[in-house]
Order: sequence, then structure tokens, then C-alpha cells
Amino acid sequence: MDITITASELYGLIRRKLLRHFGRNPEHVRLQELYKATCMVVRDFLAERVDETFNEVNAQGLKQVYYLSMEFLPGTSLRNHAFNLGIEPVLREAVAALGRNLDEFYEMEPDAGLGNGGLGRLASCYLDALATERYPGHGMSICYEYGIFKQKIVDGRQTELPDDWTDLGGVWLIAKEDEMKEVHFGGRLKESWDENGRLRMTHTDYRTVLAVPQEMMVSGYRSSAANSLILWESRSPIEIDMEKFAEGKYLQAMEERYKAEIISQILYPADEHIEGKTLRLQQQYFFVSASLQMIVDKHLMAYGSLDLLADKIAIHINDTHPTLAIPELMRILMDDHDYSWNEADSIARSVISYTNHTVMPEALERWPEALVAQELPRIHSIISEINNRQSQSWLDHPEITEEQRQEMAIIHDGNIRMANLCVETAHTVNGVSELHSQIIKDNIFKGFSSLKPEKFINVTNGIAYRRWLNQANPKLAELLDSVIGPAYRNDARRLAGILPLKDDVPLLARLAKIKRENKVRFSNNANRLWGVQIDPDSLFDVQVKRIHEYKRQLLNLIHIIDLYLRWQEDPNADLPPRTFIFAGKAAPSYFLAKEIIRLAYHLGQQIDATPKLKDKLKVLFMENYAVSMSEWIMPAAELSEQISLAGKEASGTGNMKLMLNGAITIGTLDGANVEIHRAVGDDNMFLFGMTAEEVGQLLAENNYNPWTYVLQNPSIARIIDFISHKINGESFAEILNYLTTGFQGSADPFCILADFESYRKTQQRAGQIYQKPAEWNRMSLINIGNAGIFSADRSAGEYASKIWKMSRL
Ligand code: 26W
Repeated sequence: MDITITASELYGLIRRKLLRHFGRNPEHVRLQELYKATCMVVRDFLAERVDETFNEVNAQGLKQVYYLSMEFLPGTSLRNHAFNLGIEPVLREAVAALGRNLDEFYEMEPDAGLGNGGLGRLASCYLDALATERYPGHGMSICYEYGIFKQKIVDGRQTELPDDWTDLGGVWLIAKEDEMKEVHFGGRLKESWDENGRLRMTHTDYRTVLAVPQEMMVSGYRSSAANSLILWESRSPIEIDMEKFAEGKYLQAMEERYKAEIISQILYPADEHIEGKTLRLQQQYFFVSASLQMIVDKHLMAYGSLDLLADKIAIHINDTHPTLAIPELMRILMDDHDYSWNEADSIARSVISYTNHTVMPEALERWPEALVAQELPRIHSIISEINNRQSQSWLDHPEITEEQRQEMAIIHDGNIRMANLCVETAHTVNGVSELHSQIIKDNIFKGFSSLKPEKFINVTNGIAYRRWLNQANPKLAELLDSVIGPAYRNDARRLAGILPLKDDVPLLARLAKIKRENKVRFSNNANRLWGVQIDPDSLFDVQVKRIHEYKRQLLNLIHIIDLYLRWQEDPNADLPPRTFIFAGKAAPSYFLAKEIIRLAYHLGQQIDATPKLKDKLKVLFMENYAVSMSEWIMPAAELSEQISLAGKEASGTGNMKLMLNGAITIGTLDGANVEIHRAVGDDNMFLFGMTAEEVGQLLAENNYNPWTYVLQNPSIARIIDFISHKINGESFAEILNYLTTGFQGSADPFCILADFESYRKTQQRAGQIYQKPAEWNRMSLINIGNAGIFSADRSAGEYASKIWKMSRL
């Protein structure tokens, strides 16, 4: 459903907003005010839709889902809303009448970077899809004042700068002061018996932190429905301690206030690695408690009691970070609304569902029991009761072994294992690709799945494809519109409409032309930002994602070293010129990941300084990867690097965005690559490396010895020798150790050298096919045409029907 409005009406609305909100007329206005007023006008349209959706949901008594996630990565909003509401052309005109260009506004908007990577972006894709498919569903998270840090590369080293996004990004937020909640920390628990003989728990002497909801509205593509993303901001109930101030203790006078405000100040920048910091635990409880209170209050307001709660709401836990929602819901039901343990337990078990996003052991959250007891005494008492009842329940199951009991225990060795609490309580647990869902059943949650196999399902990830196709790659979208018609915009499976044209020579030429134009746009951007020169006719080989050992950016880099050495030996080697594009952030405390960035940078510098290779090989490390940067990289990419060690990447979603834009995947059979491979077939993907099963065997037998590969394979020996010398004047001893003897104790756990030869050969084949454009372009088309299954609309629909059991507006 489009908004019907003319350009001149819009112009009038923006003028009025300028005057009323900023007290200015367009003749005397700062660019930023004009930008903000424009956003606010768009926001007003959405506010109406959110309100209508809310009323309609209550009138029909529809079930709603609350998607709890510690991270969301919405990126920018203006273009997305304008596109979804169908007002882009008139808005462009109105802005032009105000003497500005809409693209200028698009470029001014900072990303809302309230997340680290895949998990956060997935959450935002699902909100888009829910609104598009007219499901009532809301996101809940923290309103971080500082999002994911800004990455700057200084002499090859990552440095981190604060990301202060709220000035220009804050126009999308509306504070709902009257819906503020109190969250309680610390204090003591008192037990007493009430007049009905029931044990009551009273929480006293706690510290209060206030939670103010900031609402960000969520639009769907041409959808009459709009939902919201609630972001909680922490505040202190105490302004300043006047007594301490009077005593001259100025810092202490501010301390209480600061302790509360700091909770929503900054996003933890580490992913796939837990940091057991008290502040993070406070963040988790803070947003979960405020969210649950809001959910319960809203439900009470609409239905008058909580008896229908389980029919009317679903609560989804995005990885384990919001796990405290389980005991918090039970606390609210028992302590605030007089439900018994059994009732509260049964409600929790029917509303909570959980998605696992990683099998990396260092990412599985555990909290010291003592810390939880101290910070959240009531929550601790509930968790320990759930744990007691869990062990009781095993008395009926003599078939489960002692080892399995140990693995399934919620409290173990003084730690609370959040994943086990989720799996024990959630009615449904899902993985994010077929392979990953199988792995969690067979490995990390084996005991649970043997008891209740039906609890475990798969929902393969999906992407908000219109963002990366229609918005980010308008030329490709236009071509598709004209060739297969626009129906694919609401039904991604219809992209398959171009498949019958895979041998249509003029169409393939048009596709190639668009790719070339996007590569030129990319090169111009890179030149403008960093002054680098890129050949738009070289093969654009792209690896963009968080920097992690398991994602094996190092495998890519050592292959580049191999190419470099080969080319130096034989400058006439028949290989296509290539530009290797890397981007991604490293967790600030992740030494090896930062070394990988440093290697990419200096390798690039050394290659640039080698005259005979200058036109053949280029390595670019792009600083500050973010959602909006991905929107100009994906359309220009030709080869998509998805080269994690099989079994480690839960799904991947960048792989889907790249495929959709016509890049061909070079990848292992890992995560969603398996499903990409099934969709396009052997001939349209470059598959290499060990399977997850083979990796399992190699590691189980402790059989990975890097030196066997060094000794067997002269190319590897040559690469190792190269790294043992200085690169662009810098030494990389730790990386050398990592690849060979092991770093910090053990040999490279991601077996890079074991997959190298297979990768090298496959890369060679990719290079050969690239030199036959007809063949390459055909493969590219086949990838685009088969990308439809990876739509978030499909994923969200599966969650709604299989997990949340809800229907559309
Ligand atoms: C506790 C620290 C921490 C923070 C974030 C641990 C783990 C995480 C996330 C689960 C990491 C993450 O983003 N995982 C990615 O999730 C994507 C969406 O499902 C998948 O596509 C990626 O494969 C997976 O790595």
C-alpha cells in the first residue's frame, strides 16, 4: 500500500515541519535541519501505520511476536522507508524543490550500528520481512548511545573510534517517557509465607535503574502494516547525590547516576567470544526485564488478565543473550501476578522459543553463578529451581547417561549455562541452516534432542533482498523489472523467471554491462575515500565479514601470496587481473584477527610497490565495513569468498547478498553454502575443501599436522618461506607460527593448510572461467535466478507458522 501524496504536498509538509520544529524557513536553514525535517515527515507517515496496525491487532485479538535481541543492525532508514512507502520519486522532487538532492540526504545518514555482524543484521532483516508479510512482530533491544566502533586503519593497524550515531540517526527514535519501567539490581531476598500458605519472595535493598523506551518504527515493502523496534535507554532515578556533593565528594556524587546511565552506553564489540563482564550481564537483564514488563503490561491492558498470554504472544530469544527473559517472565508471573510455580513454568515453556547462531565453544555463554546471585538474586533463585527440577525430571529417564546429564545441566561447575537453560525451556529450538541445525542436534544439544527430537527444527536464514537488490543495485532491479516484471519484489521465488533466459546473449550482455557500471561506481568511491586506483576490468574477488580465524581470511591471503609468487616467476602467466577486496572489523581484543588485517594491508602495499604486478594484482582492505558499505560492495562483486572451515559457519548471510547480486560463490560445504550449492548445482559454484564430516574425523584423530602439508606441497613451502621474511618491511611471526607450529599452544584449529591445495586449484578454475565471459555471465545469471529461497520473507513466514504459530493481519 503506497502513500498517496504529491511532491508539492510533501514539500509543504517538510516546510511546516521545519518551521514548527526548528523555527526556520527553508531559505535560512542548515542542511542538517532540512535533512531531519524530511526524515520526520517520513516518520509521521509511519507513525500512523504503526498506530493503525496496533489497533487492528488488538481488535482482531491477533497473536504477536516479540523478537528479543541484544543486537540489531538496521543500517540507514530514509531510503528504505521512502522505498517501502512508495514515495521515493515524489520525495526526490520535494527535496529538489527545497534546493537539495535526496541522494545527499541518503549519504548524510549514519548507520544505526547497534550490532556486530550476522546476528544483528539478521534481526533487522526479519523485522523488515515481518512488516512486509503483515505479521505483528516487534524487536526489542538496547538503545546503545555508541554502536559498533568506527574502524580506522592506521599504518595497517585497526584502531577503534567511538560511533556517535544519535545526532543525525536519532531522528528515527521517539522516546515514550510515559512507558518507562524500573529494573532492579543487587539487594537481598526475603522469604515469607503468605496467608494462603504460599512461599513468597520479597526483593529488598535493590538499586533501581530506569528504562525509557525509544521507539524506532519498522516499515514493510508496500505493506499496510508497520511494527516497531523498542530500544531501551537506561537512566538513573537519582539526579545527583547532594549530600556527597556538599561534602566535596564530586565524583562520588555523580557515581550512582553514572552506574545507571552506563548500562545503555555502549555495544560490546566482540562476537563469537564471550566476555564475562558484569556490565554485560547488567545490559542483558536491563533490556530483558524492561521488555518483559512492557509485554505483560500491554497484554494486561488489552485483555484484562494474563490467562491468555500464551495464546496471544510469542517471545523469541535471538541466541542466548536474552535468556534471562525466561526467569524474568516467571518472576513477573509469580511475584507480581500471583501465579504458582507450575503455572508460570508452563506459560514460559509455551511462549519462549530460541535460535542458536553459533557452535563455536568460546561463544557459548556461561555466567558465574555467584555473579548472578549477587546482581540478580531473585533471578538466580528461579534459575536454580529450574535446574533442580531439571535433574529431578531425569529420574524418569534412566536411558540418559551420566555424561549426557553433565552436558545438559543448566548449572555446572559454578556456572550457569545459558544455552542449556534455553533448550530446556524453549518449546522450539532452531538452527540457521540445514547443516547447522543437524550439527546442533547431533553435537552440542545431543542429550536434549535424544529426549525430545521434535523440539529441534531448522529455519534457514534469509535476507531483506529488496535492500540489496532494488535499493542497492537499482540498475539490476530495473533490468529484472523489464524482463520478468516486478512481481519478484513481493515474491522472491519469481526471480527464477530469468532462468529460462540463461542463454540469451543480449540479456547476458546487459547483465555484464550493469556489473561493469557497478564496478566503476565502486572504484570511484574507493578513489574518493582512500585515493586508491582500481581497474574496473579486473576480477572483483570479495571477502567481507567479521575478521575471524574460523572464517579463514588467512586462507584467502596465502592464496594471494601464491598468486604473487607465481606471477613474479612468470609475468606472462595466463591469469585474469584480480582485485581482492577485504572488509570487516576485528574485535578490539582479538590479537590474531588484527594481525590478519595488518597482513592484508602490508601485502597490498608490497604488491602496489611491485611494478610488473601493479596492473595484475591488487589487494584492498576497506576500513569501517558496515551495512551501508555492503550496499555498494555487493553489486560490484564477482567472486564471493565463503571459505570457513566446514562445520563452523552457522549459516552466513553475506553469501546470499552476493549471490543475489550475481557474484559466484567460491566456498566450502558449510552453513547455507550447502543450500546455495543445491540451488545452483556444481556447475555454478566453485566448491572446494573438506566436508564437515571429514573435518570431524581429522580433528577427532588429532591428525592435523600442518608440517605434512608444508613438506608435501612446494607451493605451501614457498608461501611459508615468504611469510617468514618481512612483508613491506614488517614481520608476521605470529601468523607464521599460527599456520605451522601453532599459536598459543595448538596447531591452527581451522586447518588452513589442509584445504589450501583444493582452494588453489578451484581458484585457478574460477580464473579460467572468468576469461570466458559468456560462461561466467551465464553462471552469474543462474545465481541471481536461484537466490529467491534466501528471502527473509520466506524465513519469517517459516518462523511464524512453524514456531510462533501466528497469522497475518
Ligand atoms: C557473547 C558474544 C557473542 C556475540 C554474538 C557470541 C555470539 C554472537 C553471535 C551469535 C555471532 C553471530 O553473529 N553469529 C552469526 O549469526 C548469523 C545469523 O544467523 C549467521 O549467519 C553466521 O553464520 C553466524 O556466525
